[in-house]
Amino acid sequence: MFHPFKILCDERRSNSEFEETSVLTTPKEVLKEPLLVKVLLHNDDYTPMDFVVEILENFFNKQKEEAHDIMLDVHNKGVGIGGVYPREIAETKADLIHKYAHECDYPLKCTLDEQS
Ligand code: TYC
Repeated sequence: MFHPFKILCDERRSNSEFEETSVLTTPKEVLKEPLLVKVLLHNDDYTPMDFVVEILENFFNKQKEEAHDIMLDVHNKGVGIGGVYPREIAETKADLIHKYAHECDYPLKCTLDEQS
């Protein structure tokens, strides 16, 4: 049976459903992968090699041999990648490394490379 009010309700309902669907699928709302950020270690003349190896083992979960290779690479080239993490984790690691190095009186510098 024809029922204008019911038709109006159905239209409203389907419109709002459409809006919800369209909001969820606009590019901004599509689930994004967390942005990955590189944590870089920088060479300096004062931080002992063993200390940098320790940092790579304890903060970046590297095995001793790999940690030693990365440290030497940083020592020779000036900069190297400690690890790649979602931004907040990368920021926390850089903060903790600076605090720990500072407590030990070493000037070890650790920065984030935001480009993916
Ligand atoms: N260049 C330092 C030395 O000869 C070692 C070092 C390596 C320091 C890597 C910092 O990120 C660094 N003792």
